[in-house]
Amino acid sequence: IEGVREDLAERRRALPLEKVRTAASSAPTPKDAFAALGGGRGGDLAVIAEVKRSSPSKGALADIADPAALAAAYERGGAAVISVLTEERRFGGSLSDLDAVRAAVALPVLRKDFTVDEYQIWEARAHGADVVLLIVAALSDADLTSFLALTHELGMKAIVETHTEEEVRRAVAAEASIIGVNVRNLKTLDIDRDVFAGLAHLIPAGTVIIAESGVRDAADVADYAGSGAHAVLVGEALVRHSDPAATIDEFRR
Ligand code: IGP
Repeated sequence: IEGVREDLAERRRALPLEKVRTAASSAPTPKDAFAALGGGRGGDLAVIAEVKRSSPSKGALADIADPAALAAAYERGGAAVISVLTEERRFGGSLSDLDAVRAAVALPVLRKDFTVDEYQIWEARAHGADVVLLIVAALSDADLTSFLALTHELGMKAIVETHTEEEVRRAVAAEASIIGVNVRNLKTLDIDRDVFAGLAHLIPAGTVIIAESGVRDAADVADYAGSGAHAVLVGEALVRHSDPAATIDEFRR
């Protein structure tokens, strides 16, 4: 993943791991995103609402002048978790977006980035994140297992993201408690919503199952829910909408 390690090395030079650890130890206690997403028991569909400025596939999505206000609207609309993209090169995000959102909402907050090093997990915690994203395709089995262990040691949860049957099997073998199926093809960046139903049934009971990407409207949400999603992760459709709170409310009906 181009640039991720370089950007990380730069942040590490500015703030060495021991300093980040110290900051992490004085961060507020993590909130339980597994419980917030229904604990793997199903029930009401949960919405993970994303603060997303731009994407590699579509370029600029929305001019988000005030990420805290957007996140507050998400919370008002009934979101279960707020996702904040902190990746800068492709998504225009930052850790200051995460800070602003953390300060504005009481909900669990996901630090959404390409996690390739334990430093980023400490960093997420230091900035008050409650959940991190672990993308199976970007990690060895050994890293996936040790990153999950560190995440849990720090009191956080991980959304383990998958795209294929092989990746779902690896996520399950690593005992992920929250598994996301991202229907965006990593290579072509195309959306194929049918991928979700093809993989969700491979995920064991008791796991929180998330459908990621491609939600346009309430009908898409209902389709994902009908195929076993406990939660949907929505970015573009919310940041583009003039009334994100009402849109979330509509998705949850
Ligand atoms: C949101 P959408 O189609 O609603 O904007 O998608 C989310 O799934 C997407 O932003 C995402 C993502 C990622 C971004 C899923 N996995 C990994 C960056 C990195």
